Amino acid sequence: LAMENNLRHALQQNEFELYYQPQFCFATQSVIGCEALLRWNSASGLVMPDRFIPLAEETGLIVPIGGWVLREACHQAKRWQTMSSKPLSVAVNVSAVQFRPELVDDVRKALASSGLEPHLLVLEVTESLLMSDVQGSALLLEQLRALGTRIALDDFGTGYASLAYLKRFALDKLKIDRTFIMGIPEDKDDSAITSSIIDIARHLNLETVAEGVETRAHVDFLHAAGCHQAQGYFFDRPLPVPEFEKRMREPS
Ligand code: G
Ligand code: G
Ligand code: MN
Ligand code: NA
Repeated sequence: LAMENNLRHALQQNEFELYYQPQFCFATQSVIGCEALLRWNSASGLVMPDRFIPLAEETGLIVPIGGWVLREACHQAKRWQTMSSKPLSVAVNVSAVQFRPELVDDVRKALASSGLEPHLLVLEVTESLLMSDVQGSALLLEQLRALGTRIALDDFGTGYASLAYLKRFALDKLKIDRTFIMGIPEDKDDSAITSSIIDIARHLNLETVAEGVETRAHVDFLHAAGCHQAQGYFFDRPLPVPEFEKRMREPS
């Protein structure tokens, strides 16, 4: 309960912060985007999202928190767009609780107030979120895409979506879950699953992003398999803004 009350006040007290994890593009050999990951600088220290997002979802607080995340990420990406000649996309995680018709308005407003080009905003949704209401989700994705934003399917391969839904939903990117990447290249099943996901995605005209890329062997395998982008500790951890900017000034 103490946690819930603290969480309730965290927005007003400005205790949330976004860290940004770079996403590396194999074709250009450079960072072309990032994922925004929420952190809570609470009175008792830094709190990671797995320790407060579930509570924020149960209490509905994820709706205003998620609105803040959207606005903050769009404004930050716009600042980067102004500072540099090469555009960086920003990916924002969307919780199932936030995924309702009002989200379209929140996204529209965040884009308008920041002035960010819509294609630079990527919304990350999960299979389970989409599958809980297939028709409603398909409609909502169409509306979000009509704003010009892009949609990524997060943690792909761990949920319950059948491949048929890849066609049905308006998607732009698949994020290959890190549990598959972990086993590359020794685990033949993980390697085969990863290659197959990349092949299917290519045939469906979807970009692929590998998550949890930690080793040179992961990088070499993914590059050879035709994966588009990689994200993980091999490149960078999620970074606070000043460190992210320092990283962008270094050569990839
Ligand atoms: O670094 P990491 O511990 O940041 O994130 C852990 C989990 O928390 C991830 O599964 C991620 O999807 C989720 N998460 C991180 N930031 C956000 C956010 O802004 N909104 C939502 N809904 N989930 C987030
Ligand atoms: O939204 P999603 O569940 O994809 O969130 C990504 C999560 O993975 C975050 O908690 C982030 O900190 C974490 N992460 C990012 N890169 C790596 C990595 O290379 N290895 C591991 N183990 N975790 C990572
Ligand atoms: Mn994500
Ligand atoms: Na993920």
